[in-house]
Amino acid sequence: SITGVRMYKTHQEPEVPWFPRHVSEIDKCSNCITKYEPTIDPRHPGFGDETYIARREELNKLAAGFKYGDQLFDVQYTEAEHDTWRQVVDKLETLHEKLACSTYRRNLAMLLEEGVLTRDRIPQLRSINAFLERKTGFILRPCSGLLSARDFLASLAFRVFQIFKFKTTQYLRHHAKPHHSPEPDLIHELLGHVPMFADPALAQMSQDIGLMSLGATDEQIERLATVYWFIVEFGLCREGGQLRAIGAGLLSAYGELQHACSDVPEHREFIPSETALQKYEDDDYQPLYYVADGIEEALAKLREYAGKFQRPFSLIYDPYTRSVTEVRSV
Ligand code: TIH
Ligand code: FE2
Repeated sequence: SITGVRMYKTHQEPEVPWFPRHVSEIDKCSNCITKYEPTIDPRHPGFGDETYIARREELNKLAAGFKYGDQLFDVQYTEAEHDTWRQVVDKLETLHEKLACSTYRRNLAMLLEEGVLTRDRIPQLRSINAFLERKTGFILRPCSGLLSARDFLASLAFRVFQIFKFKTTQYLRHHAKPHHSPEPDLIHELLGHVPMFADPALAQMSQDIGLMSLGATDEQIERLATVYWFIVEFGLCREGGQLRAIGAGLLSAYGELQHACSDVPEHREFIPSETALQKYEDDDYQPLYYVADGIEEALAKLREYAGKFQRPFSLIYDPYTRSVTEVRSV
């Protein structure tokens, strides 16, 4: 009877939030939130700059209608934008020699050598995706705003990186503050993340965080977003006794990169269960960074943490179909 069905339902596990089962369902994971808008937030370096704001809006509109299977569009950049790119790339390159981890330096060299990343022009997403697909199967996908942590993490489960996570499409940081941007921009995504996503262990770690997020509770999402923040965005490792950056947020911000590797901030050992509970700074340099022995070690620790993560089901990811299947023990 109907009553019987209802009674049966109330005795079930608490409801699991909807999550995508196939890469195409990431179309439904583009819920945007508002933060660091240059139109309203004085902390944004572009605050009050009408030309900059208009340009952002124009570029955002291009990304808004993007759906699974769509062709990536090329963007026409202005000479001024290419200029900012050139200046930042130049500054970053000298710092990377001393402060970027070896994986980053190796992959960046490869990207430059293959002409995928170019020093004098802003590269187009299409060639970057072709490169990453060959390396780890990660794909960059434009989105038009700051995404909720749940939606952003869900796409990682399918090795899809929605850019620009906290803010829109293919726009560039404000030229007045090239050393640090309060929100991810093209320089951050392309120079910070792309060389790292070409690394199998870093790609796996990102995907694992994504898989753990599917169907997770709000509290768990918060923890996973924090782990992601401290390792994929702002993580450090030690090489030859020196601190080196593995986090994309450091690799793209030459101001913060120097700060992170200096003895000004606090450094703690990366332990996912502890890191997950730490509050973080998101509009200025971090006062605290987590240090892992290396990317593979960080991945091993994350997997240990994942093993203890409570969820009423487990998931199998099938890379051939880019889909997940839920497995429940009865
Ligand atoms: N601060 C980074 C930069 O200047 O490149 C961008 C960000 C990464 C993560 C949050 S903001
Ligand atoms: Fe990022």
